[in-house]
This record gives sequence, structure tokens and C-alpha cells, in this order.
Amino acid sequence: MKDAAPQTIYLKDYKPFGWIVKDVSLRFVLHPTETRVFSTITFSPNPDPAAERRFFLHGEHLKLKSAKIDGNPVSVDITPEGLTCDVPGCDFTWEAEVEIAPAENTALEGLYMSNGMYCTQCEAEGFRKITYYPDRPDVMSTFTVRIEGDEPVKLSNGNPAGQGDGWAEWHDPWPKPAYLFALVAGDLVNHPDRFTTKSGKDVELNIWVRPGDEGKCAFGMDALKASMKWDEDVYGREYDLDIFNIVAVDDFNMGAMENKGLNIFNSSCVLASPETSTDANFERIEAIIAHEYFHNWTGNRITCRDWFQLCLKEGLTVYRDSQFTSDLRSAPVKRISDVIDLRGRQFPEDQGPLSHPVRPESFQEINNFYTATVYEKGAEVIGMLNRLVGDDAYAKALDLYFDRHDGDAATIEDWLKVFEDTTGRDLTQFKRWYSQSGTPRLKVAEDWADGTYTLTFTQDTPPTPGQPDKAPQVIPIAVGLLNPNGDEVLPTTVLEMTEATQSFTFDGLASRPVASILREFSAPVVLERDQSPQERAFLLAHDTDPFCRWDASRELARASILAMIRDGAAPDTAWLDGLERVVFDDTLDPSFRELMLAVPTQSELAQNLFEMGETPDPDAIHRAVETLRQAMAERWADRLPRLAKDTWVTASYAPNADQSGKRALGAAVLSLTTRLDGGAAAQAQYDAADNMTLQLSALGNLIRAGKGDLAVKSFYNQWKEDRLVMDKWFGLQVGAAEPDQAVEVARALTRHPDFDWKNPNRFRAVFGALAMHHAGFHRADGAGYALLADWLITLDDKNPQTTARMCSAFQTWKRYDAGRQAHARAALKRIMAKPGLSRDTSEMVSRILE
Ligand code: 0A1
Ligand code: ZN
Repeated sequence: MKDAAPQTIYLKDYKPFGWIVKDVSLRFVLHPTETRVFSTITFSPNPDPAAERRFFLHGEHLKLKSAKIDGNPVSVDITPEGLTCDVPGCDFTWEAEVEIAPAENTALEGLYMSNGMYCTQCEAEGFRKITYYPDRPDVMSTFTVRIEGDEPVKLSNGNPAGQGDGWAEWHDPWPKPAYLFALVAGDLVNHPDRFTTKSGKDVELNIWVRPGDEGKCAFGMDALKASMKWDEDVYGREYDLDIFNIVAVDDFNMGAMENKGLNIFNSSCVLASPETSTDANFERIEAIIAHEYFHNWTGNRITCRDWFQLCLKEGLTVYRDSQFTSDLRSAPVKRISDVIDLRGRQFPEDQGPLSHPVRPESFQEINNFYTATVYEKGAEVIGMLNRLVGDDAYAKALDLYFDRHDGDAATIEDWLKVFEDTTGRDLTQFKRWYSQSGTPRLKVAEDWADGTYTLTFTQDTPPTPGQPDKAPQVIPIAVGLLNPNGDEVLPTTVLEMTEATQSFTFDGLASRPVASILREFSAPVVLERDQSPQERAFLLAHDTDPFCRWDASRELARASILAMIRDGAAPDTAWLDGLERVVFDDTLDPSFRELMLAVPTQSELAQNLFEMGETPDPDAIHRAVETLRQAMAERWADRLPRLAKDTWVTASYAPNADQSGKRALGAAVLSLTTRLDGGAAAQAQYDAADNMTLQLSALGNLIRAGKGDLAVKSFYNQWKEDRLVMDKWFGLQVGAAEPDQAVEVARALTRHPDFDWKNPNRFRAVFGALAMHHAGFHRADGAGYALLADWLITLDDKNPQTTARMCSAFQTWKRYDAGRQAHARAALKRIMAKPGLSRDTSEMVSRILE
């Protein structure tokens, strides 16, 4: 069935719903193609004079069998979006019976089937595909759910309320919006555990998986218990039901979902074992389990008034999960990794056609706004707030937020008000971080005279779609000063910039200092600093702030690569000297050293060139990076074997920070060594590997060395039964291909019998890897664009949400030369011209094309 015609929804039009939902009772009679959903909902008129008076229930793709009010059949007007009918002016009970077909639901929104198992995804607007309901987050209610079916395991939100032959009942006492509803039924096995909360409440914990996956749950369970404890210790938040269930499903559009008491996870984000998961997988799983668990307070107990407020729960929850990872692992490494991610994903979004504010003001399809801007920039905004008010005030403001808004569907205004009330600050200007899109550019000029050092900053945010002019924002700039010996003469100090141009002076200095600016990346801005290579090298050697130290090296790397591209310069040996001292310093954390070894991504370099008014040539960028890596390998040839030895972990495998840091540095060393030995060390590592981290890095290097054929086959034979490992196999072959081969490799993989394109993980494995392969995707003849467009056109019929998300691969198309632009435009237009294109994809493509 075709989606409803696109309509733009505006934040300014918000009105409360005209009725309060007092209670919801649902009965599901499960069947793959004829599931019956019986709903009984009690409504009471909303006394709020601002509320809208039309009784409208959302409902899409539903077969209505019967509708009654207070026991009497009613006649209803049905549209593709829902229904209206006449209702009494007092409290009443609505009863409906609808039929749905979960087995035919390939969009994976609402109730669907994955490998024979029933499961749901209701955020953002999926509940309306289950039954008629006011499907908006400000309508909250208690739910009682009865599930009838032969499936041995039947789960829903809240606490168990009884079960018998062929049925199970659940009751959720916490009022919640429909987007947090969940149901799971199937042949599942559990990995059980228990947790005692700080007030002594005993909670049953389960991770539910398909039989055969039981051995991959222990790590996730430990992460869950660690999250529960951390939220008590750090935020004072306790769990509030008798049971907490997590379910792993193979077909899922996103990472995971925080449904009340019944989190549903993409199996790739919960299942883990040393043999099948990499260290990076383990760390990600730990963070996602924490993220979903933390939503229990930031998202569920306090939810969002409307979808424009999405960052209220997502920005805060990302901020909380990054604090958790920093506490459990290394804070500087987490910060640097987050900045890499922000610059790699959010900056291109904020600086391109998809740019939107952290709190958008309009949308056609809300699913298109689960973005790096809402999530990651949303978290950065909270980090700035924390830095500006300090840790004590932040903690007090959060306590007030939980006290004041528990049970509410809140707004960004409510959120900022608790900070204003706690600190007495006026946050009017700060609020621009929520309403202005685009990445501010922060220029800095320095002056030194008569013992006074002055830093003058100028901020400017370029125009973004719908926002030609920007006002100055509040920018916390963390600064430290070093004297020429490398000693810190001013420890980290936060300068609060509020003007378009503003100066800050530092007196009483014996000599001209070297400033370390934007420590810990204290604001999501682009710092434009005209700094000599000598000064950067000085910061690389002496800065006490690990982020600035890393960034100094990154800037030197960038300058060196750009000079190589522009005038065929040789790699900058002064920078390599400085880098060498860090990389081979075994008193430093191996993860930090590994981050130092990585150079800017090719996409980032393309963006740099574009911003400098030049047209990036993906092949030239690729060649320069290759030349640089080769120079590093040759330069350090004598020292690499020793580093490989030092980073080799002899203890039995554990995915902790210590071991994974060593393996990450070891993998970076292997990639350099492979350039010298033609793959001998990689083959040895492949043959000996007893964990996926080592096996996969060895395989990647063998492929890059042109020696991968046998290993690719043996890896397939070893792991062909494991879907998650096979996703890695698909993705790696594309990612490790030569630029002129990536498209062909991807195309060949789409013909592989295991290319199940309807599974979002498998689709993303191939096409996510292609989109990330900068020189491969942006091939001059447009073959990368054409192949992706073909497949997006195919997928859109089945799964609009994943199709629309993957369209963002095209968001940087205007950076490139006229030939590439013409190919990209043609590909986008071809997608746009597809008859019956979904609302999701049509919104994305038209924004990208604009
Ligand atoms: N709220 C989840 C992410 C999520 C969002 C949308 C989904 O379907 C459209 C699914 C999951 C989270 O932040 O983890
Ligand atoms: Zn979230």
C-alpha cells in the first residue's frame, strides 16, 4: 500500500491531544498473516483549553474489524493516516478489533516477524501500524497486554501478570507513550541473572536469544549490570520494575530500542563472543546496552512532548553513555574517538544539504531525524552546558530535572529551565545551540605585548538550509598555556565566548606562552588557527591535554597530506619525528598511540580541500594517503617488529580497555608491516588467530596485500552459519578493495547466495562499506553512485527507513568535480523518479538535491 501524501509538520503548530488516555488494554491473537489486535482504551476529555478538539486516532495499514464506544458500534471515517468519529463529551471506552499481517511487514516498523519470531518497533510512529491510537509521545498511559499464541515465550512491557497454556499477560504500571510499547513472541532461550537495586529491590534480568546464541550473552549481561549500578552511583537513578528483558533480533533497522522493561536489540548490538566479535564490537555493545538502559530515566520516565524534542532524550542519553564509557575505560581515548566520530559523521551533515538544528522545527518523516546532529551534537550541547555550569551544578540541575519532570512529556524549554533555576544563569543565548544549524567556525588570533598575552576569537556560522543568518552562540573554550619549556603555566580554564568577536587576556607571564586551545574539544566547532608547524609539533610533544596533543598531530598530518596532494611534496619528516616519539613511547596508553597513528579520513581531507575552495580528487587523496602510510612503514621498518611483540597479548582474551588497546595498536602495526612483507605477518596472524579481532585484522591486511583469496574462502567456510560474522565478511571485502575494484566487489557480493538484501545488517554491510570507501564510491565514472542508486530503488519498496538512511551517502556530492556531480545528480534523480517512492526516501533525496 502506498504511504500517505507527504505533509510537513511544524513545531510551532503543537497542540495537546484533546483527550487523556487513562488506561490501555490490548489482546493479541498472533498469526503470521492474520494477527488480531483487540484494544480497549479509556479516554477522558482533556481540560487544557489549548488542546485540539478533533478525535483522531492514528492508524496505518490496518484492517478494522469492529469499533465500539461504550459497547455500542460506531461509524468511523477512515483515511490512510487514521480515523475520526463522533465521541461523547465525557469519559468513554473505545474498543476496536483490527487485523494485521506481521509476516508481510518488511518495513520492520510496527509488529513484524524476524526469523519466525514476532517482534515490534514502535519508535517513532510504528504503534499506529498495530492498532488505532493517539500515537504521539505526549499521550501516556498504563498498559495491560495479553498475548495468545503457540510461541513458547511471550513478552511485553512491565511486569508479568499471569500466564497459562497459550497465553501470557503483562502489566506496565508506568504510564508511557505508545512508542515505548513492545511485544516479542517466539522460540527463545534466556540468559538469566539478577540485580539488587540500591534500595534492596530484587530485579530479574534476562537476555532472550534464538537457541544456539546462548553462549553470546554473558558480556551483554555484565554490561547491563554495570549500567544499572553506574546509573545509581552517578545519577542516583534506580530501576523501577521487577524484571528487565532484552531480546536480540536479526532484522532491525537501527541499533536497539529502549521499550519500557523490554529492550529490543539488533542482534549485532548485543550478541558477543571472543571468537565472533571484535574488541570494537564489545565496546559498542557495552555502550549500547548502557544507552538503552539509561533511557529508562532519560526517555521513559521523562519522555518527549513531541518528536521535535527528540534530542531531549537522545542527546542526554548519548551524553550519559559516553560518561559511562569514559568511566569504565579511558576518558581521553573515548573523547578522541567521539570527536573522530563527530567530525566524520556530524560535521558533514551539518555542513551539507541535510543540515538541521539539534531541535528541528519541521519534518516530513520523523524517522529521517534520528541523526548524528540530534544524537551526537545533542550530546555535545549537554557537554557544553555541563562545562559552563560545572559538575556540582550539573548534578543539582539533573536532580531537579528528575524531581520536577518525572512522569512528564517534556521540552527543551523545561530542560533549560532546570539549569536556569539551579544556577541563576540566563540561558537564552545558549538555547541557540538548539535552534541554529551549522558548525560554527572559530578563528583565533594571538597577541603578545608587555607581558600580556591576548587571544581574540571570532565566530561565524555559515548559512545552512533555511537559515541564511546566524547570531553568535555561547562557546565554552577550554584553554591552557604552556611556557617555552613545555611546562603548563595556566591549567585548563574555560573562556566563555558570547560575542561575535571577543578577546581574553592573560597577564603576569614571564614569556610568550604557547596556547592549547579547545581542550577536550570543549565545543563542536571548527577551530581555524594559523599556527606554525613548529608550534604544532611543540603541542604534540608537550601538551598535557591528550585531545589537543592528538589534534596537533592530526593537523600536522593534514597539512602534510594536503601538501603531498597539491605539490607532490614528500611526507613531513618533522611531524613524523614527533609522532614517532609518541607512538613508540611505551609509557603511554596503547589505545592513545593507536589513535595518534591514524591519519585524517579521506572524506575529511576532501572536505578540507572543498572548504579551501579546491575541488577534491578522491584518487589523488587516496594516493597521497597510501604514499604516506608506505613512508611510515619504511621509516619505522626496524622498530615495528618490536612494537608488534610488545603489543601481543599473551593472557587469555578479555575485551577490556587494556587488552583491546594493545590489539588496536598491534593491528595498526600489522597494517604497516604488511606493506613491507607482502602479507607474511598477516598470514601468520590469520593462521594463529583465536579471536575475531586478530582474525579480522589479519584478513583485511591479506586482502589489501592482494593475498586474500584463500583466507576469504576459508573464513567463509568457517563462519557461513553465523550471520553477524558473515556481515563482517561482506563488509570487509568491499572496504579493503582497491578504489577501482570496490564497486565490482560490491556488485559481485550482491550476487552471492548469502546476500539477503532484505536484512538491514546485510544490506548495510555491503553498501555501508561501499559508501565509506571514499575513492571507491566516488569513482569518476559514477559507477559507485549508480550501483547504490539501483539498490536503494530496489530496497525502498520493502524498507523505506533503511533506504532513506542510506541516502545520506550522497550528502557530500557537491564537493566534487562537475563530472562526478553530474553522475550523482543523475543517480539521485533516478531514485526520485521511482514510482511510489516512500515518504522517507523522497524527503531525503529532495533535501540532498536542493
Ligand atoms: N531510540 C533508539 C533508537 C531508535 C530510533 C528509531 C527506531 O526506529 C525508527 C529504532 C530505534 C535509541 O536511541 O537507541
Ligand atoms: Zn537513544
